[in-house]
Amino acid sequence: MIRFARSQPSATDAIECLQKAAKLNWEDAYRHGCMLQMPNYGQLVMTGDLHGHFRNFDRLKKYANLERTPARHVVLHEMVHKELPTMQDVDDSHLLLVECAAYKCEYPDQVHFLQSNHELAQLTGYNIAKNGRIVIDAYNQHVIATYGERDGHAVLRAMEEFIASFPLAIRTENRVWLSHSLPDMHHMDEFDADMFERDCGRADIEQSRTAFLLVWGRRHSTEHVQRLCEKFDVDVIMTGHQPQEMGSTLVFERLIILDSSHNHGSFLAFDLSRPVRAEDLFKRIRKFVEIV
Ligand SMILES: [Mn+2]
Repeated sequence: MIRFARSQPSATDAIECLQKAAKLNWEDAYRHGCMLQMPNYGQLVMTGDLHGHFRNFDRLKKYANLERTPARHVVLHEMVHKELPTMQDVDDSHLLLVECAAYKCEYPDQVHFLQSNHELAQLTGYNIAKNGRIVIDAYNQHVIATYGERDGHAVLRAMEEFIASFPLAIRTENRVWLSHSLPDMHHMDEFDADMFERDCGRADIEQSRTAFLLVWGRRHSTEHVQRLCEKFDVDVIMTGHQPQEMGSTLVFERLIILDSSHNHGSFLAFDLSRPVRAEDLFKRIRKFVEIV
């Protein structure tokens, strides 16, 4: 069992943990193609983007109590790239990524991930600028500052292996779709919904236009969300990606957006065994600050 305290793991431990978690993701009992299909029993805890928010992750683990609730699943995405208010701040979110990998190693059948645009950017080297900084540069620099030039690069390669293993989406038996975001309504001609069912390796994820559109999309409408529900054969969609000042929102009748990256950070636990409606699910959203 690999377990880390808040202190930083050695490069060897971090690499071992990331590689083991990657293998567990590829071998996930619920994997079909490049997505997960969840069973019709138990409970699932959906989160929004974490962006290096250690305290919310600690509260999530406390709430989820996976050791005592074996039929409960937790879904994590966009753990990397911390908001850096000043030029003096450093991005230590790589330590959170390793902690999340360790969480998977500890509870392989209960902890699951979704591909996100920030993590995909770490994998492909795609530039994202925030507050005048290239976020992958700030991230890579802190990994190298932490582990040194040689080991730092080895840790970064293991992180890429781990990120490549993330499924693109999760579908539950009770007709809920989970993904980091949704494709823009203007790019549907390039979006191949059949990809989810197909087996895909690291190169497929890196090169996929569908994966890119799925994790980057921001322009949606009621009709578009309705059509996506039909395409995915679901009633409700839950995503992160779009910042929510109050932690969550319900838009376009069926789309619940969660944000877990700040003091109003929120999560949503729901039952996998019975039919659900967006408005009922929305009432179940809770904030991490409530968990003490
Ligand atoms: Mn995002």
